[in-house]
Amino acid sequence: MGERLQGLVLYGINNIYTVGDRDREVVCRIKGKILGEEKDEYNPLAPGDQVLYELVDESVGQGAILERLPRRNSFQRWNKKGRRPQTLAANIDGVLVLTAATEDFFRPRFVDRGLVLAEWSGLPAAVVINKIDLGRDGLLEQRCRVWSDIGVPVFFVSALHGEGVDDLLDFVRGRALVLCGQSGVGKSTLLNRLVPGADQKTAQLSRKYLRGVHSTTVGRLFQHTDLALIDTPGVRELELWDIDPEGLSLFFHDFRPWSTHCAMTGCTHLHEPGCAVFQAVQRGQIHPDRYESYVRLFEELAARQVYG
Ligand SMILES: Nc1nc2c(ncn2[C@@H]2O[C@H](COP(=O)(O)OP(=O)(O)O)[C@@H](O)[C@H]2O)c(=O)[nH]1
Ligand SMILES: [Mg+2]
Ligand SMILES: [Zn+2]
Repeated sequence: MGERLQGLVLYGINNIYTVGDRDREVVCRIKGKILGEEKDEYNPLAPGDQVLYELVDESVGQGAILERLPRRNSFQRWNKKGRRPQTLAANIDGVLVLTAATEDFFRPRFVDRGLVLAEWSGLPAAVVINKIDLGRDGLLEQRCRVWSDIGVPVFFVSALHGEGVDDLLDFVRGRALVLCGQSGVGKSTLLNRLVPGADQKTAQLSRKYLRGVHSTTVGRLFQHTDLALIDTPGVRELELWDIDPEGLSLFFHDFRPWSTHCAMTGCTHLHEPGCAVFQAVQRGQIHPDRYESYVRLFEELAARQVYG
């Protein structure tokens, strides 16, 4: 039995985890059943987890994970295929939701989901709009204003050319954040900017589909002096679960000034008569696209309650 050491999970591939312990990286298997019991979770360990491990062969940097230490928090999405929650990151200070300014990449729906999921996890979030070197139009600015009006910081950057990156860096410093965005929006490019030495491969966009080539690589934690970023490649959607659809509107802070004035108590704002939220949408006081996000998420959560 070796000494019990503490380390930080950086990433895992096929149940082999790379654990950082100061400037050493140890490649570990999970020992015994200690973590295998949590069948209700898709993955027992995630980047950001603190673990106890022992060295098995120090000369080649091999070890065994003995225990996962209690989490301060976690950022989880529903893994559709696995039909279980999947932890994307553990012990973090917040969530960066990344999308791009160009029409073919701008995904307000993805961002809205990310914001709900972050708040539900008790984590603050910020939105990053990348590729502003390719142009930003009025509609984009309008949609982004919805987020800044409800107190979510919005950063406009060009990861490729560096514009706006310093402001974002000021925000990221001193924190551990998880970076979410669909493939092709520039996660790797941004990581390389924010974390010196991250040296992440950036994908060539498929010409045919104008999307990032989907890769199955795993989440990974990158550290540099006073910041840590957890990349989440291969996450196409941030699926919500375990949120009662009737309570969903509480996450839409822009609905709040109106939702208390609906005629019916427990109004879902979908089709009830005298719905003040719907009236505000019609008057242009709530952004119609935010309302669209709400309706879609509501229906998805309602369907999950029925079909599991
Ligand atoms: N014009 C422009 N292209 C960018 C920017 N950031 C990333 N890209 C390009 O978008 C493509 C996908 O970037 P990548 O970082 O691999 O995206 P990921 O799939 O989210 O990791 C690459 O060709 C990048 O060079 C940017 O700020 N401006
Ligand atoms: Mg990438
Ligand atoms: Zn209503």
